[in-house]
Amino acid sequence: MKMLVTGGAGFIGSNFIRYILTKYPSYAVINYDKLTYAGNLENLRDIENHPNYSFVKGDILNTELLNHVMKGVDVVVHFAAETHVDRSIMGADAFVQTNVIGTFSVMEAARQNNVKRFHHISTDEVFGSLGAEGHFHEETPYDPRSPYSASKAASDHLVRAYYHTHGLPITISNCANNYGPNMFPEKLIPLFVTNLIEGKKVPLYGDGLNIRDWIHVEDHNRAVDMIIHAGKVGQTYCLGAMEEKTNREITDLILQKMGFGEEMIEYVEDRKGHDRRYAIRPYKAMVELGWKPQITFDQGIEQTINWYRDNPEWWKRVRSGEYQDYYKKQYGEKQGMTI
Ligand code: NAD
Ligand code: TDX
Repeated sequence: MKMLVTGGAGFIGSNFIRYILTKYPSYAVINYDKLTYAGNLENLRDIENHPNYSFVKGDILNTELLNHVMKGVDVVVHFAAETHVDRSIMGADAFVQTNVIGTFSVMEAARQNNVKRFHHISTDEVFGSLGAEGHFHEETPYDPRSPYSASKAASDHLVRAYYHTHGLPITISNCANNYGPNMFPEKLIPLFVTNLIEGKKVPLYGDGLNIRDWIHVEDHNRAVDMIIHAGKVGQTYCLGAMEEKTNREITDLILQKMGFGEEMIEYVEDRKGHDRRYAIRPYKAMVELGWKPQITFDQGIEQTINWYRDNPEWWKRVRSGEYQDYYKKQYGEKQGMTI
């Protein structure tokens, strides 16, 4: 099996590649990544010498390179994206380019090279914002509300259109908020944990009562593995661990586990258009694939806090952009470098 993973140097993609090569050491895995601020080969240092792993530095907008790399590939798992909602509010350009046009470009290459499966990684944010009641599921109508979620929704529609129009053998997963090791310290959990390690306050948006549904990255990746191997072509699977929490609850838990009090909370101006509540019911994946989340939020957050405590050099370097300078010096701006 030859697998092409786009965005494999990011948070979820790097954890996915490690998971796949551990479980299926005979699979050939190509990591195709542009190495934006969020992409980091340091995330895969422990497996970079694996005989079946290779890395190609490339933009998913580079159709020529993509077509070349796609030769003989059986399965594409498409993680590459711009992913931070706050950045999409500051400027949506890269989100439209990478998430919409980039997805189109990866799918075209997949179609031209007759891949056997194109799995598209998406988010529950495409469904919009819930009130106090209700849940997202596979039949929920799309209602994206941030530039990020709109770009992901657009890409989902394109992927489905390629299935209906061209018969591209696609699957899609719409997953809840992930957390775990190697998450860029701009998102809620790693930002708050690293701030506290440095003795800084944590910026809670608005009233702190917005709700997210949290899943450990390993549970997400186990589900993706099951979808690739046993999911039905043309289908969408909603994924989540049914761990709804207000941001204030998360903050209190982190503060308590790290030995701080609520004086470390700084309420700040709310995010523009801040979605109030996400909650997902992953029953289809549970019934059809026999998947179920295995890591409780309490276990997962403890492991995640410990990981950031044990790896300060990682998040300090990532945050400072030091890796970017390192890879630029090593590879220049050239694409197509393989290591
Ligand atoms: P991330 O920001 O940590 O990593 C994104 C990766 O994509 C980086 O390695 C980056 O270098 C790469 N990339 C970006 N633009 C590229 C381009 N033009 N060409 C090639 N590579 C490019 O993201 P993540 O949190 O790991 O998210 C991965 C996927 O999962 C995304 O599609 C995201 O929408 C989806 N998702 C994320 C979450 C979450 O909570 N983080 C939840 C549900 C779905
Ligand atoms: O400093 C902060 N303070 C704060 O209160 C940050 C960064 C966030 N928040 C709030 C906003 C959200 O209600 O915490 C919640 C989580 O925020 P993020 O970590 O930025 O995640 P979210 O906006 O929910 O989006 C994430 O989950 C779905 C990922 O970034 C997306 O890529 C994914 O698709």
